[in-house]
Amino acid sequence: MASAHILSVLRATGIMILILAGITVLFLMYYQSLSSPKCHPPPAHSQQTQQTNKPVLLLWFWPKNKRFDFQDCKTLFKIDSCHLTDDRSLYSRAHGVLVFHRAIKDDLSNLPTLPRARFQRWIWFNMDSPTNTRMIAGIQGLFNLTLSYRKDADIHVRWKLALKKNTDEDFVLPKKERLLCWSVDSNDVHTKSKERYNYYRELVKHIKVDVFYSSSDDSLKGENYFLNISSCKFYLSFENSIHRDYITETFNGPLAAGTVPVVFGPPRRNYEDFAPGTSFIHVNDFPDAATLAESLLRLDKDNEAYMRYFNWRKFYTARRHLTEEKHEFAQAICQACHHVGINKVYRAVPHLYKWFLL
Ligand SMILES: *[C@@H]1O[C@H](CO)[C@@H](O)[C@H](O)[C@H]1NC(C)=O
Ligand SMILES: CC(=O)N[C@H]1CO[C@H](CO)[C@@H](O)[C@@H]1O
Repeated sequence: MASAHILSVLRATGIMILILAGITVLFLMYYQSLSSPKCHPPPAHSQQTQQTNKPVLLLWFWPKNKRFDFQDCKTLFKIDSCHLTDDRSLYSRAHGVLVFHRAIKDDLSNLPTLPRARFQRWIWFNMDSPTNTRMIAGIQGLFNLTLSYRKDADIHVRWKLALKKNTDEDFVLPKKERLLCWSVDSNDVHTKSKERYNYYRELVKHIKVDVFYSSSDDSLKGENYFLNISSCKFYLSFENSIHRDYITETFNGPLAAGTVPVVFGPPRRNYEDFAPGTSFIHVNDFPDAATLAESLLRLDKDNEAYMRYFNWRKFYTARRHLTEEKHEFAQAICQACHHVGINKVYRAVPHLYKWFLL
C-alpha cells in the first residue's frame, strides 16, 4: 500500500517536472525569438536599407557654389528624413529636385531634360526678394513647390524664435563697447535700393555709427560675427529691399547676440509676425532720422528703459544663424530635405510670379 502510494506520488511529481521543463523550454525559445533580432541588429545592412527607403532629394545646382557636407543637416538641424544628393545620375529616382533660381539659364538649357516621374516634384529655391530676383520666362508652370523666406511658401525658411524651455535662466547683457553699429558690403552700395543709404547718411549727422565692412574685413565672418555684434547696444538691421516677410539674418543676428535691432524693412506689424514688438525699434516709429538718433541717445543714458528691450528673452530664445560662408544655404537645403521626407501631397505652382510678386 505504502509503496504504491509513493510510486504514484513519484509519477505525479515526474509528470509535473516534465511539464514544467517543457514550459520553460518553450518559454526560452519564444523569448529568444523575440529578443535576439532586437539585441543584435546587423548594423551596416539595416542602415543601408534605411538609406534607400528614404525619399531622394537631388540638389540640381550648388547655390553660389557654396558646398557643405550633407551630414550637416543631421548634426546642425537633426534633419535626416531624406537622402540628399548632388548626383544627377539619381535624377529618375529623385522624389524632389531642388532648383536654385539664380543658376537657371534664361533658355532653361541647364534644367533636367528627361521627363519627370509621376512622384517627382520640382522645388523652386529662391531666398532673394523680388527686387533681386531675375524674371525668367518659361518657368512659370514648371514647379511643384516653393522654397523661400515668404511665410506662405511651401517651405518657409527663416531663423525663428523658439519658446524658451527653461524660463528661470536670466539674461546677461553682453559687454557693450559701442552704441550703434552697422555692417555693409561695399558692393551693396550699388544695388537698386538706395533708400537705406539715404537714411543712414541722414542718421550719421546726429549719432555716431561704427561700420563693419563685411566684404573687406573679417569682423563679421564666422565666430567674429556674434562677438562683434554683441559689443553694440544697437544694430542697424537694414534690409537691402523692402518686401513683405523679407526679414533676414540681419534681424536675427542682433536678437541672437543680445543687441537691439533698429529695423528698416517692411512695416512694423510684419516684423511682429516673427518677433515680439518690444524686441526691436522700427525706423518708422519716428518721423525722421534725427528723432530716432535722439531716442537712441536717450536710451544710452537710461539703462532701465534699454533693458526692457530684452524682456522677451524671458519667454523666447533666438538661435544663432550659421555664419560660415559655406553654410549660407544649408538651412534652406536641409529644410527642403525635411519637407520631402514627410510630405507627399500632390501640388503644382501654376503662376509662380503672380504669387511671388504679390
Ligand atoms: C508637378 O508639376 C507639374 C507641372 O505643373 C505637374 O505636371 C505634375 O503633375 C506635378 N507633380 C506632382 C507630383 O505634384
Ligand atoms: C571692428 C572690430 O572691432 N572687429 C573685431 C571683431 O572681433 C575680432 C575678434 O575678437 C577682432 O579681432 C576685431 O577687431
